[in-house]
Amino acid sequence: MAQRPYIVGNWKMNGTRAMLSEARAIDRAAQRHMKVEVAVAPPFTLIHAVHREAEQIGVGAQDCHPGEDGAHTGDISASMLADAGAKFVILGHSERRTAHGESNDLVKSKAQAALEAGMRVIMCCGEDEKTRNSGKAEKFVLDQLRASLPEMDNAEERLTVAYEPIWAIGTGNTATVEDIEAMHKAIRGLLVELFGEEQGAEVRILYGGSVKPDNAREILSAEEVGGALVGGASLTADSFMGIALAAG
Ligand code: G2H
Repeated sequence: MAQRPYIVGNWKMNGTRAMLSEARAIDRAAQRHMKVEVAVAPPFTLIHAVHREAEQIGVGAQDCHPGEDGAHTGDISASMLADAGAKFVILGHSERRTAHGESNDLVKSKAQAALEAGMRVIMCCGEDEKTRNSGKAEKFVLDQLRASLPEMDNAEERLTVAYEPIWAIGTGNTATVEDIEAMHKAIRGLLVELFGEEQGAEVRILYGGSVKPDNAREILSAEEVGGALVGGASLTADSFMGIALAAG
């Protein structure tokens, strides 16, 4: 059975307690649009507070440490996030792969830790502009995903993939619908190979990269697009729910 469209706000390093009013507004609106699954990933400092406010929306994190506990100054484990109310964690985002030098191996071990802590994983992938222009984007993305995804049961419930071409993130550029469909179909093929016909076909593949209320309908109606990972446009309830409304 096809899953509901999934619209996830990645607040990145934005938000103080003043943002809780936006979270409440998102939650109220989500209660009126149950055809769409809505979630937000606030910074660590707001996860528990948003979790307490949220009746309908899912709350997640933007990173986790691969270890369980111990001497890791400044880090947060998956089980701590689950304890704070996080139900999922975004991993492998290009901003972490680039700014924090996260390798596929590290991303994979973080994903393992998140799954063990009972959380779902949103696994990001995407190529840079040079790779896109060289014609090797598809191979790059599939190799990256293959190396970043751990083995798991019930992948359709525990895994979401987000395709985010780096050249489209926060730039206002979006990939064409044809490019998105081609990449999402290639990712679908890999998911079926890794998790089998039934589960691989049900894992949602989100698109991310400058998704806004005015381009959301076109992107979300593309084949194999199961939702969106939204950065800048998720920071106000109006624009974020404008995207969610376009989804269903
Ligand atoms: C891509 C996306 C959300 P934005 O990073 O992960 O951000 O919508 O601002 O391009």
